[in-house]
Amino acid sequence: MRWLRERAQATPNQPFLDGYSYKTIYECTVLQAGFLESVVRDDARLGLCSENSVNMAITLFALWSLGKEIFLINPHLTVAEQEAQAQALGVKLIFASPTVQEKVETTCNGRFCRPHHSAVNEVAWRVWPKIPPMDEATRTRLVQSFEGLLVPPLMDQAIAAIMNTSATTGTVKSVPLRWGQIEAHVKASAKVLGVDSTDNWLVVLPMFHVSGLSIIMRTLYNGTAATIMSSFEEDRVVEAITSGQLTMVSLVPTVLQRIVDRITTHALRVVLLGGEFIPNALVDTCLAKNMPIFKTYGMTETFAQSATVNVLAHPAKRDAVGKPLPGVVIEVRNPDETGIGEIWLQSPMLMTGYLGRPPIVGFFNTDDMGYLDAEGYLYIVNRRQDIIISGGENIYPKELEDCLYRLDGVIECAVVPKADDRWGQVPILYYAGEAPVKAVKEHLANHLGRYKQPKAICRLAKLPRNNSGKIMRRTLIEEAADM
Ligand code: S0N
Ligand code: MG
Ligand code: MG
Repeated sequence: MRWLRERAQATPNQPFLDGYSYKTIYECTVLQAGFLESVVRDDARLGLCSENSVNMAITLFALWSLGKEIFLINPHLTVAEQEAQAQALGVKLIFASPTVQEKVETTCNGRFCRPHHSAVNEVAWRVWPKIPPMDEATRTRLVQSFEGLLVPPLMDQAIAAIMNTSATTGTVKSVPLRWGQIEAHVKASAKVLGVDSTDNWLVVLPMFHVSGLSIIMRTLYNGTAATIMSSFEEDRVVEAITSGQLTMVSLVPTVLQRIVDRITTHALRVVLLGGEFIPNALVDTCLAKNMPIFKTYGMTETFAQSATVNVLAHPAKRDAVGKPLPGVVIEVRNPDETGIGEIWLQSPMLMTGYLGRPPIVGFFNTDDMGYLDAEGYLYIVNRRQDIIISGGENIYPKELEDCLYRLDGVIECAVVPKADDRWGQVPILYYAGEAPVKAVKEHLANHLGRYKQPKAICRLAKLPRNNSGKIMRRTLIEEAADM
């Protein structure tokens, strides 16, 4: 963690995470690396599964200091999903927060007793070490002795983190996030959002997503402060914003919608808003309160933000999703007569390709459709129909359908989106077959994380099909809309 060491030397007393100084976070990182070194020596790649916390950041920094690639695991998935994904990536050991440990143990008793590197090809779980209280002299001595364990600076092409997204085919795709990409991102982001020495950025979006992790990396690079929250609790977020302690927040529209009416005063200079469709009504409400909305378009594949627009400063561009960040090139390919086409993207922040799949040569197809205006602002139209974005989380109908086809008594099924006031969109399931709704519900709950569960399940005699035998999703979408 070269950046962290440099910051700890240059501005040791400057607050970094939750008021802890750069020096303190650096020392805790070195101590954690020292405690972990013998445990992880043989692993090139490890898992980390946690709700947001300072300790999660310290453990991540520590594992990076030891030169490891970290697979960041969504704690809201089922243990079976988590272990399957870890195994597919060759991860043999997952570090968990105490909260995750408790959850894993209640659903799968005994998980935390498995020896690391057991003969059986199973994933082992461990709670990360707790740094014991110690006096100043002991701490200094330990930090000095452990510093020797840290590996030299990581190369641009080395993988820092791995995040999974699903393919529309329902299979998991793994995005490697490399150091060169991250560095390119934090530099470009700082140019667009600016840096103020008093910045304090709220990290309430998950650090297992780029939306949250990118804040930690930008903050570290800028040498500024961040406030970490483990979950989205409306009262706490409102209090942190209205008390004036935060200058920057990253939010998805779903959560901003829940609190916007309660924002009376604020000291925000940036509200970075993205991750799902952004309703104009929400933007207008925020602008009326003088909230500096920066709409952003980004994805895991590009380590967050690729295009951004400050709507308060450029109200005429309210409908755009943003202007490409420095270094980002966006092309609209195969446009129709109105100029709308496929959005392809190239940038130093772009991944080199999904793990185990062909590398990206030149441009990457985002699968979104849209156009660029004369000033280079990007507009998205016709969002992809094959994913459902619920509260900023992607849900892939194909994944639910594949899971359900493994249940006896299900002949055919389709999962379609329905607009929802709370989540933006939610999945609705239609199926035909003898399986009772209760069994379908239980089957899905046993295999897939809670946020992916259909908000309604409808059993039909048969699903509507067109002349060529394809399930007519449009018809089901319309039916779901009328529900
Ligand atoms: C919305 C969040 C905060 C969850 O809300 P909440 O109310 O706290 O839920 P829980 O208390 O955890 O659970 C209550 C019940 O609700 C279910 N549930 C939870 N989440 C969802 C969901 N998303 N959809 C549907 N149901 C959900 C739970 O299962 C539970 O149910 P029961 O009671 O049955 O158990 C949370 O979902 C959240 O944090 N969402 C945001 C995730 C996110 O960050 N997405 C963005 C990902 N995209 C990117 O990273 C790229 C874009 C990007 O980088 C970016 C995005 C935004 C801003 C900036 C950027 C940037 O470019 O920097
Ligand atoms: Mg909650
Ligand atoms: Mg995602």
